[in-house]
Amino acid sequence: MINMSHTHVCLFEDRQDCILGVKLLVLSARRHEPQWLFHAFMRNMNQEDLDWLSNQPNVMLRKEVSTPQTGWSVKPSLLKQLLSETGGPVIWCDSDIILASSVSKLIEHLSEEVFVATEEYGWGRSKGSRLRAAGWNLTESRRLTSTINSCLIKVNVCHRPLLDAWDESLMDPTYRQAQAQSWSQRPLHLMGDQDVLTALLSSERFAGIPLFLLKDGRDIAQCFQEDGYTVQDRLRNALMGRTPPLIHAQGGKPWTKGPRAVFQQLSPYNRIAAPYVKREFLQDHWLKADDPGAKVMETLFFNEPNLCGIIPAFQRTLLRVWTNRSTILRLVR
Ligand SMILES: [Mn+2]
Repeated sequence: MINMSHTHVCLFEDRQDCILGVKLLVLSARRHEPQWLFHAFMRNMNQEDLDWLSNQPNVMLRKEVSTPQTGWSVKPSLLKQLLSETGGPVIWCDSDIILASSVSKLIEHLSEEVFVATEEYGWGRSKGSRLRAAGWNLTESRRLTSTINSCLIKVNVCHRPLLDAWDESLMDPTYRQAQAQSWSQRPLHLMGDQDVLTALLSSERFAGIPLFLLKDGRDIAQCFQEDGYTVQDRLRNALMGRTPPLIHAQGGKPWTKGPRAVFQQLSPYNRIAAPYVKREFLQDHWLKADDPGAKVMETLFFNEPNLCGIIPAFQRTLLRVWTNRSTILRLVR
Protein backbone atom coordinates (compact mmCIF):
# COMPACT_ATOMS: atom_id res chain seq x y z
CA MET A 1 0.00 0.00 0.00
CA ILE A 2 2.85 2.43 0.80
CA ASN A 3 4.60 3.87 -2.21
CA MET A 4 7.22 6.54 -2.71
CA SER A 5 4.77 9.19 -3.85
CA HIS A 6 2.88 9.16 -0.55
CA THR A 7 3.23 11.91 2.01
CA HIS A 8 3.07 10.26 5.41
CA VAL A 9 0.73 11.95 7.84
CA CYS A 10 0.47 11.10 11.52
CA LEU A 11 -3.06 11.17 12.91
CA PHE A 12 -3.83 10.39 16.56
CA GLU A 13 -7.04 10.43 18.57
CA ASP A 14 -7.99 8.92 21.92
CA ARG A 15 -11.39 10.58 22.49
CA GLN A 16 -14.34 8.65 21.05
CA ASP A 17 -16.41 11.84 20.81
CA CYS A 18 -13.78 13.33 18.46
CA ILE A 19 -13.95 10.57 15.84
CA LEU A 20 -16.13 12.79 13.65
CA GLY A 21 -13.21 15.22 13.33
CA VAL A 22 -10.92 12.35 12.32
CA LYS A 23 -13.35 11.30 9.59
CA LEU A 24 -13.81 14.82 8.24
CA LEU A 25 -10.04 15.35 8.07
CA VAL A 26 -9.60 12.10 6.16
CA LEU A 27 -12.42 12.93 3.71
CA SER A 28 -11.31 16.51 3.10
CA ALA A 29 -7.69 15.40 2.62
CA ARG A 30 -8.70 12.79 0.06
CA ARG A 31 -10.11 15.63 -2.01
CA HIS A 32 -7.43 18.29 -1.48
CA GLU A 33 -4.29 16.24 -0.68
CA PRO A 34 -4.70 12.99 -2.62
CA GLN A 35 -1.08 11.97 -1.97
CA TRP A 36 -1.50 12.09 1.83
CA LEU A 37 -1.48 8.71 3.55
CA PHE A 38 -2.76 8.85 7.12
CA HIS A 39 -1.18 6.60 9.72
CA ALA A 40 -4.17 6.60 12.05
CA PHE A 41 -3.12 5.81 15.63
CA MET A 42 -6.42 5.33 17.44
CA ARG A 43 -7.08 4.56 21.08
CA ASN A 44 -10.40 3.89 22.83
CA MET A 45 -12.47 3.82 19.63
CA ASN A 46 -15.58 1.79 18.71
CA GLN A 47 -15.03 -1.12 16.36
CA GLU A 48 -17.53 0.41 13.93
CA ASP A 49 -15.46 3.57 13.61
CA LEU A 50 -12.23 1.60 13.27
CA ASP A 51 -13.86 -0.37 10.44
CA TRP A 52 -14.92 2.86 8.74
CA LEU A 53 -11.32 4.12 8.94
CA SER A 54 -9.75 0.94 7.66
CA ASN A 55 -12.05 1.09 4.61
CA GLN A 56 -10.68 4.47 3.54
CA PRO A 57 -8.11 4.26 0.74
CA ASN A 58 -5.97 7.06 2.27
CA VAL A 59 -5.79 5.53 5.77
CA MET A 60 -3.54 2.91 7.33
CA LEU A 61 -5.08 1.96 10.62
CA ARG A 62 -2.36 1.56 13.26
CA LYS A 63 -3.36 -0.49 16.29
CA GLU A 64 -0.02 -0.26 18.08
CA VAL A 65 0.38 3.04 19.91
CA SER A 66 3.76 2.39 21.48
CA THR A 67 4.13 5.56 23.52
CA PRO A 68 2.98 5.76 27.15
CA GLN A 69 2.11 9.41 26.52
CA THR A 70 -1.52 10.52 26.16
CA GLY A 71 -3.36 13.40 24.46
CA TRP A 72 -1.24 15.93 22.63
CA SER A 73 1.92 14.78 24.41
CA VAL A 74 2.16 11.87 21.95
CA LYS A 75 3.26 14.19 19.13
CA PRO A 76 7.06 13.88 19.30
CA SER A 77 7.13 10.14 19.97
CA LEU A 78 4.72 9.22 17.17
CA LEU A 79 6.56 11.51 14.75
CA LYS A 80 9.86 9.80 15.66
CA GLN A 81 8.28 6.38 15.11
CA LEU A 82 7.04 7.34 11.64
CA LEU A 83 10.37 8.95 10.72
CA SER A 84 12.09 5.65 11.53
CA GLU A 85 9.56 3.64 9.55
CA THR A 86 9.30 5.84 6.47
CA GLY A 87 12.60 7.75 6.30
CA GLY A 88 10.65 11.04 6.33
CA PRO A 89 9.35 13.58 5.77
CA VAL A 90 6.37 13.19 8.11
CA ILE A 91 3.48 15.54 8.76
CA TRP A 92 1.52 15.76 12.00
CA CYS A 93 -2.08 16.89 11.57
CA ASP A 94 -4.49 17.48 14.48
CA SER A 95 -7.80 15.67 14.19
CA ASP A 96 -9.73 18.95 14.66
CA ILE A 97 -8.45 20.37 11.37
CA ILE A 98 -10.43 20.25 8.13
CA LEU A 99 -8.88 21.12 4.77
CA ALA A 100 -10.66 23.73 2.68
CA SER A 101 -8.04 23.52 -0.09
CA SER A 102 -4.53 22.20 -0.66
CA VAL A 103 -1.90 23.08 1.94
CA SER A 104 1.08 21.33 0.34
CA LYS A 105 1.42 24.01 -2.31
CA LEU A 106 2.35 26.40 0.52
CA ILE A 107 5.20 24.23 1.81
CA GLU A 108 6.42 22.04 -1.06
CA HIS A 109 9.08 24.58 -2.15
CA LEU A 110 10.82 24.34 1.25
CA SER A 111 13.99 22.29 1.67
CA GLU A 112 13.94 19.29 3.97
CA GLU A 113 15.87 21.04 6.77
CA VAL A 114 12.95 23.42 7.28
CA PHE A 115 10.71 22.72 10.27
CA VAL A 116 7.12 23.63 9.42
CA ALA A 117 4.43 24.54 11.95
CA THR A 118 1.69 27.19 12.27
CA GLU A 119 1.28 30.51 14.07
CA GLU A 120 -1.04 30.65 17.08
CA TYR A 121 -3.95 33.14 16.89
CA GLY A 122 -2.95 36.74 17.39
CA TRP A 123 -4.50 38.02 20.59
CA GLY A 124 -3.17 35.44 23.06
CA ARG A 125 -1.59 36.79 26.21
CA SER A 126 2.21 37.05 26.31
CA LYS A 127 2.85 35.68 22.85
CA GLY A 128 6.07 34.23 21.55
CA SER A 129 9.23 32.72 22.91
CA ARG A 130 10.53 35.16 25.55
CA LEU A 131 8.55 34.01 28.61
CA ARG A 132 8.39 30.41 27.43
CA ALA A 133 12.16 30.08 27.02
CA ALA A 134 12.69 31.81 30.38
CA GLY A 135 10.25 29.40 32.04
CA TRP A 136 12.35 26.47 30.86
CA ASN A 137 15.63 28.18 31.81
CA LEU A 138 16.71 28.32 28.17
CA THR A 139 18.73 31.09 26.60
CA GLU A 140 16.60 32.66 23.92
CA SER A 141 18.85 32.88 20.85
CA ARG A 142 16.06 33.49 18.36
CA ARG A 143 13.06 35.65 19.20
CA LEU A 144 9.78 34.15 18.03
CA THR A 145 7.13 36.85 18.08
CA SER A 146 4.21 34.48 17.78
CA THR A 147 3.71 31.31 19.76
CA ILE A 148 3.88 28.15 17.67
CA ASN A 149 0.67 26.20 17.20
CA SER A 150 1.59 22.54 16.76
CA CYS A 151 -1.68 21.52 15.04
CA LEU A 152 0.23 20.95 11.80
CA ILE A 153 3.93 20.13 11.78
CA LYS A 154 6.25 18.87 9.08
CA VAL A 155 9.52 17.24 10.15
CA ASN A 156 12.35 15.30 8.67
CA VAL A 157 15.04 12.97 10.04
CA CYS A 158 17.37 15.92 10.64
CA HIS A 159 14.92 17.15 13.32
CA ARG A 160 15.35 14.06 15.50
CA PRO A 161 17.42 15.81 18.21
CA LEU A 162 14.69 18.45 18.52
CA LEU A 163 11.98 15.77 18.73
CA ASP A 164 14.01 13.95 21.41
CA ALA A 165 14.35 17.12 23.47
CA TRP A 166 10.64 17.91 23.01
CA ASP A 167 9.66 14.38 24.05
CA GLU A 168 11.91 14.57 27.12
CA SER A 169 10.45 17.90 28.20
CA LEU A 170 6.92 16.51 27.88
CA MET A 171 7.92 13.72 30.27
CA ASP A 172 9.39 16.20 32.74
CA PRO A 173 7.61 15.82 36.11
CA THR A 174 7.02 19.57 36.38
CA TYR A 175 5.29 19.57 32.99
CA ARG A 176 3.22 16.53 33.85
CA GLN A 177 2.11 17.99 37.17
CA ALA A 178 1.06 21.19 35.40
CA GLN A 179 -0.94 19.17 32.87
CA ALA A 180 -2.97 17.68 35.73
CA GLN A 181 -4.06 21.20 36.75
CA SER A 182 -6.75 23.32 35.09
CA TRP A 183 -5.84 25.73 32.27
CA SER A 184 -6.05 28.80 34.45
CA GLN A 185 -3.59 27.38 37.00
CA ARG A 186 -0.86 26.39 34.53
CA PRO A 187 2.16 28.63 34.06
CA LEU A 188 2.53 29.89 30.49
CA HIS A 189 5.50 27.70 29.56
CA LEU A 190 3.67 24.56 30.77
CA MET A 191 0.27 25.17 29.11
CA GLY A 192 0.71 22.50 26.45
CA ASP A 193 3.14 20.79 24.09
CA GLN A 194 3.33 23.81 21.79
CA ASP A 195 4.55 26.15 24.51
CA VAL A 196 7.43 23.74 25.10
CA LEU A 197 8.12 23.56 21.35
CA THR A 198 8.16 27.37 21.10
CA ALA A 199 10.73 27.53 23.92
CA LEU A 200 12.94 24.85 22.35
CA LEU A 201 12.94 26.35 18.86
CA SER A 202 14.02 29.70 20.26
CA SER A 203 16.78 28.17 22.40
CA GLU A 204 20.51 28.33 21.70
CA ARG A 205 20.61 24.64 20.80
CA PHE A 206 17.84 24.68 18.19
CA ALA A 207 17.76 28.31 17.02
CA GLY A 208 19.66 27.27 13.88
CA ILE A 209 16.82 25.08 12.58
CA PRO A 210 15.17 26.93 9.70
CA LEU A 211 11.56 27.54 10.61
CA PHE A 212 8.52 28.19 8.44
CA LEU A 213 5.27 29.10 10.13
CA LEU A 214 2.00 28.96 8.21
CA LYS A 215 0.40 32.35 8.64
CA ASP A 216 -2.44 32.80 11.09
CA GLY A 217 -5.57 34.13 9.36
CA ARG A 218 -4.25 33.63 5.82
CA ASP A 219 -3.03 29.99 5.70
CA ILE A 220 -4.93 28.79 8.76
CA ALA A 221 -8.07 29.93 10.57
CA GLN A 222 -7.38 29.33 14.27
CA CYS A 223 -11.00 29.09 15.35
CA PHE A 224 -10.48 29.62 19.07
CA GLN A 225 -13.48 31.27 20.76
CA GLU A 226 -15.24 33.99 18.75
CA ASP A 227 -12.27 35.93 17.43
CA GLY A 228 -9.23 33.60 17.23
CA TYR A 229 -10.12 33.96 13.56
CA THR A 230 -10.20 37.75 13.53
CA VAL A 231 -12.62 40.24 11.99
CA GLN A 232 -9.89 41.63 9.69
CA ASP A 233 -8.86 38.20 8.39
CA ARG A 234 -12.49 37.15 7.87
CA LEU A 235 -13.16 40.32 5.85
CA ARG A 236 -9.94 40.07 3.84
CA ASN A 237 -10.52 36.41 2.91
CA ALA A 238 -14.20 37.01 2.07
CA LEU A 239 -13.28 39.93 -0.22
CA MET A 240 -10.70 37.76 -1.95
CA GLY A 241 -13.27 34.97 -2.33
CA ARG A 242 -11.14 32.46 -0.44
CA THR A 243 -11.02 30.49 2.81
CA PRO A 244 -7.75 29.61 4.57
CA PRO A 245 -6.73 26.07 3.45
CA LEU A 246 -6.57 24.89 7.08
CA ILE A 247 -9.54 25.36 9.42
CA HIS A 248 -8.65 24.45 13.00
CA ALA A 249 -11.54 23.92 15.45
CA GLN A 250 -9.54 24.72 18.59
CA GLY A 251 -11.03 24.34 22.06
CA GLY A 252 -14.72 23.33 22.25
CA LYS A 253 -15.61 21.19 19.23
CA PRO A 254 -18.41 22.38 16.91
CA TRP A 255 -19.90 18.85 16.77
CA THR A 256 -20.31 18.62 20.54
CA LYS A 257 -23.58 17.02 21.75
CA GLY A 258 -24.29 19.54 24.51
CA PRO A 259 -25.47 23.14 24.06
CA ARG A 260 -23.25 24.94 21.57
CA ALA A 261 -22.12 28.56 21.78
CA VAL A 262 -23.30 30.82 18.96
CA PHE A 263 -19.77 31.12 17.56
CA GLN A 264 -19.53 27.32 17.34
CA GLN A 265 -22.77 27.21 15.36
CA LEU A 266 -21.35 29.84 13.00
CA SER A 267 -17.86 28.37 12.63
CA PRO A 268 -16.27 28.16 9.15
CA TYR A 269 -15.47 24.53 10.08
CA ASN A 270 -19.18 23.57 9.85
CA ARG A 271 -19.57 25.19 6.42
CA ILE A 272 -16.52 23.38 4.97
CA ALA A 273 -17.61 20.09 6.60
CA ALA A 274 -21.21 20.16 5.33
CA PRO A 275 -20.77 18.49 1.91
CA TYR A 276 -18.75 15.59 3.43
CA VAL A 277 -21.23 15.08 6.26
CA LYS A 278 -24.11 14.87 3.79
CA ARG A 279 -22.35 12.65 1.29
CA GLU A 280 -21.13 10.16 3.91
CA PHE A 281 -24.27 10.29 6.08
CA LEU A 282 -22.28 11.31 9.16
CA GLN A 283 -23.89 12.84 12.27
CA ASP A 284 -25.34 16.19 11.21
CA HIS A 285 -27.12 17.60 14.28
CA TRP A 286 -24.39 20.24 14.62
CA LEU A 287 -24.07 21.51 11.05
CA LYS A 288 -26.72 24.21 11.14
CA ALA A 289 -27.30 27.00 13.61
CA ASP A 290 -30.15 26.42 16.10
CA ASP A 291 -29.91 29.66 18.06
CA PRO A 292 -32.43 32.19 16.61
CA GLY A 293 -29.78 34.96 16.42
CA ALA A 294 -27.27 32.62 14.80
CA LYS A 295 -29.90 31.60 12.22
CA VAL A 296 -30.42 35.25 11.28
CA MET A 297 -26.65 35.74 10.82
CA GLU A 298 -26.41 32.61 8.72
CA THR A 299 -29.07 34.00 6.34
CA LEU A 300 -27.70 37.55 6.45
CA PHE A 301 -24.28 36.41 5.27
CA PHE A 302 -25.56 33.76 2.81
CA ASN A 303 -23.81 31.08 4.87
CA GLU A 304 -20.40 32.38 3.69
CA PRO A 305 -17.79 30.49 5.80
CA ASN A 306 -15.66 33.54 6.73
CA LEU A 307 -18.53 35.93 7.42
CA CYS A 308 -21.20 33.93 9.29
CA GLY A 309 -19.39 34.39 12.60
CA ILE A 310 -18.10 37.92 12.03
CA ILE A 311 -20.59 39.66 14.33
CA PRO A 312 -19.74 37.52 17.41
CA ALA A 313 -16.05 38.00 16.50
CA PHE A 314 -16.53 41.77 16.39
CA GLN A 315 -18.40 41.80 19.72
CA ARG A 316 -15.71 39.75 21.38
CA THR A 317 -12.96 41.97 20.02
CA LEU A 318 -14.71 45.09 21.32
CA LEU A 319 -15.09 43.45 24.72
CA ARG A 320 -11.40 42.57 24.75
CA VAL A 321 -10.37 46.12 23.84
CA TRP A 322 -12.70 47.48 26.53
CA THR A 323 -11.30 45.14 29.19
CA ASN A 324 -7.74 46.05 28.28
CA ARG A 325 -8.67 49.73 28.45
CA SER A 326 -9.97 49.31 32.01
CA THR A 327 -6.80 47.43 32.94
CA ILE A 328 -4.65 50.24 31.55
CA LEU A 329 -6.75 52.87 33.37
CA ARG A 330 -6.38 50.98 36.67
CA LEU A 331 -2.61 50.89 36.22
CA VAL A 332 -2.42 54.58 35.40
CA ARG A 333 -4.47 55.70 38.40
MN1 LIG B 1 -6.20 20.99 17.66
